[in-house]
Amino acid sequence: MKIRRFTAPDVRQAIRQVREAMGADAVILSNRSVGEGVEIVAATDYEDTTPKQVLNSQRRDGAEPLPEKRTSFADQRGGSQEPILLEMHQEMKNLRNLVETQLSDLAWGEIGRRNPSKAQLLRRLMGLDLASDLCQQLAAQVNNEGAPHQIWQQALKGLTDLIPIANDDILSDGGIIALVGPTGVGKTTSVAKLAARFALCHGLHSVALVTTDCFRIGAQEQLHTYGRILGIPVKVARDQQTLQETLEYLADRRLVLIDTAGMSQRDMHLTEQFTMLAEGTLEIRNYLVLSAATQFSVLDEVVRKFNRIDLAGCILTKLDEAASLGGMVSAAIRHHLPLAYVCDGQRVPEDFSPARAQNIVHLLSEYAHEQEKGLTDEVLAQTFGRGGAYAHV
Ligand SMILES: Nc1nc2c(ncn2[C@@H]2O[C@H](COP(=O)(O)OP(=O)(O)O)[C@@H](O)[C@H]2O)c(=O)[nH]1
Ligand SMILES: [Mg+2]
Repeated sequence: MKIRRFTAPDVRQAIRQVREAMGADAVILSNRSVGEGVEIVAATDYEDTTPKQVLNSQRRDGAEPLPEKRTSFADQRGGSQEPILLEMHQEMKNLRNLVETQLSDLAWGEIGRRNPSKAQLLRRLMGLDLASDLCQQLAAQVNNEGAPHQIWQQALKGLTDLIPIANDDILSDGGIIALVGPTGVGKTTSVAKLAARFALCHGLHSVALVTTDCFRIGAQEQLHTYGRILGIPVKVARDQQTLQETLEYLADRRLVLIDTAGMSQRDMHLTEQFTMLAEGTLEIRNYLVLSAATQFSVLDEVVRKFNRIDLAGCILTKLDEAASLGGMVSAAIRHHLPLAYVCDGQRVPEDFSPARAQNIVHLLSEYAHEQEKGLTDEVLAQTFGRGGAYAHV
């Protein structure tokens, strides 16, 4: 039997952690409140040698065994419940949804009646595809008295001020820089763009490339190809020790760029990579590479996972492919992740520039019109009608 302990701010998140780490057959052994959250102890390969089993083994032949009782995720989904109970459960859920929808509609209607400018502003902000809590925050900041275009400009100004921008500049400061992030977001391409630009300003001998990507076939070859084209050396570091030795060997280079393995944020190898980057004696600054063409909920999860290492900032790729930039702006603001550079194409080194909050907000508002058309009152009521909507009217 494997037993593990999980803590989270609430039961739902704790159960999600259990499910992710131990699978659907995990058995919850206990749960209790701790500090500011809950603690769940769960087990897999659970052999239920509870007193009931002992009792059963001691009963004489012919006696009915006592029923087994354990709570797995499969049971919690209703596998062992009576049909009538399941039906009642479903009926109650439907009723609850109905009441919630009606209350949301009422609350949203009330915002529209009491404060039409605010309702209009929330609609336009949602049209930017921003997270709903960020829309609420921006709407609460503006003075709703002015003309609609003034209110809108105030909100965009508020948004510009909230977007965190990195102060340090890799291209002038150099250093040891690692690009981390999920597979396929553009880490290797961004390494090549940075290397080419740095070499243009400071000379070919000022920069070197290192890859720690020993997991994917072809990953090293891609970086070697860029190295050959640019005339910049490429080294391979398979573990923490070789990384340390390689970095010491390259100590005379002003910029060393480390291209890391493109792990999925759920991958177990992520911890290995993090250890490799964090445990050496030389200072490595980590930049998270994110594709702007990713939806907010995924970005949110990626940033949470990669926040386990110290992140100096973020390089945002694929602006040219994104249908909206609201997701990534919301994720950067929520996680205080400073944006360093943006990439808007595959060309090395052209499609690369420093991140500017004003440019990002300008691009963001260009996409807005199409998004806003798809926003119905039902969607807005579901988003803003709940959870304290009256409080801000
Ligand atoms: N459209 C577009 N494609 C990009 C951009 N950056 C990288 N790519 C492409 O995305 C793909 C994956 O890039 P790669 O650097 O190998 O990603 P990695 O797995 O994170 O190293 C390649 O086809 C790149 O050419 C960008 O800003 N815009
Ligand atoms: Mg790569």
